Amino acid sequence: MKITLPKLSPMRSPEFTFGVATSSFQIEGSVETRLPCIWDSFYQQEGSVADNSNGDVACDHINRWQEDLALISSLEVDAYRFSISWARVMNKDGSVNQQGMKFYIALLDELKSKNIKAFVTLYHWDLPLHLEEQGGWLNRNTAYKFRDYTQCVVAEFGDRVYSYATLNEPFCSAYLGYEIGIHAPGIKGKAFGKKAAHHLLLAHGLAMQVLNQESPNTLNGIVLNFTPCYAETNSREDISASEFADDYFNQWYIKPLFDAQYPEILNQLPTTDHPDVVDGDLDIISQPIDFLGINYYSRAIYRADTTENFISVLPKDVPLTDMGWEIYPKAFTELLEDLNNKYILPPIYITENGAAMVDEKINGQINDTSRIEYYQSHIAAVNNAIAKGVNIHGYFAWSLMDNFEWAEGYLKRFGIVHVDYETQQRTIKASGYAYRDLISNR
Ligand code: IFM
Repeated sequence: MKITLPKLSPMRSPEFTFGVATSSFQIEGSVETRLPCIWDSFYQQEGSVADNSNGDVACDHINRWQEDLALISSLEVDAYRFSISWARVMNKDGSVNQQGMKFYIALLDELKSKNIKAFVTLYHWDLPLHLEEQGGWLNRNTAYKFRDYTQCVVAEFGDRVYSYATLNEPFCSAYLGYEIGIHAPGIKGKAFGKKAAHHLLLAHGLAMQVLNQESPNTLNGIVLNFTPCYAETNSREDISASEFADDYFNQWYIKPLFDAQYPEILNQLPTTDHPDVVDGDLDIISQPIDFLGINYYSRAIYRADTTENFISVLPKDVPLTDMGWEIYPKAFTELLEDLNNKYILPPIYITENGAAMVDEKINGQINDTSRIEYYQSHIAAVNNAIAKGVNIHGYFAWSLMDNFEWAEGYLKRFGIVHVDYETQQRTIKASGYAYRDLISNR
């Protein structure tokens, strides 16, 4: 089974970047060689991680990185997106952990020697625990600590990097981590989500100032996730409920970047839930960026409600991934067009897209046709958006390999490469071969 592109697709151009993505906590393991981060303690909270697992070993990438880079190279991708563990490269006193930096520098050098572009994400949810103990993203000072960390990374990495993203999916850090508490650090309270979000966005803006000044030759930006919001019916009430949800979950993170303001619904939220905005913050947050990373997996459907601003409705009889997420590629094209109409955007990279599916290993092979179908339909959706005028420069499959899927532990597999967690053996799935062939047959 193949993944194909239309004959004249711009995605066939050698200028279009195809890559694979991972993140530090999800693959690295070797926790004893770095400072603890919020995910190291989160799993100890009763019921927080579905299989009670942790990131102590994960994919043992710290010890197997050369094998993993060979694997990436065998997939013939143009780029590898990965994140830096803040807790691995910085000491508590703000000095650099040379051992940790060395690890990433060796990895970057090896990528360069293999002619694979390095897309570095500076923060993918693994805040050093000692910073959480000082209030984490609820403490404005964390944003300044992030700026300092960025400065150190940029100074150490020199010209080895192709692209820096400040944050991965600040929505998840803020909403899942500080509002509904299903991700680390597990804090719950409506009053906290938007406050944490503001400090994350401030951290992004401060880091962008560093990147634009100290690393002007890299492609610098941020990665946002979007779950497009649809109304259950055409009623005015359901439509406004879905618009409210869209502002709350999606536009909240992009509008400050491009319009230097939060969505209007801010005025409908109780003042106790407002972010603590200091004069000048929105100017910092809306620094120019070279690219916008967009992560898409699924859509959501909303209904009006008499007590809440919206309630989410689970669609019936629709195809789902193993995460229970609806497979709905049309929303991907619509999202890209909609953002393109709403904002003046820099070049877009699809920095994550993919699916957790139930994989079966039969005679040593994983014939994951449902994942190939997912990729086929979503890559076609990207192609359609480009045809409609959206300026998209790249696409990254999430994920290179099965890994620690946060609150789901190791139960959900997103990889195009299978990982046997007992032996750490990697096996390229049929989707991995199909992705490789798509790239090499451009
Ligand atoms: O695994 C995550 C990733 O860390 C961030 N984006 C969504 C993926 C799938 O849930």
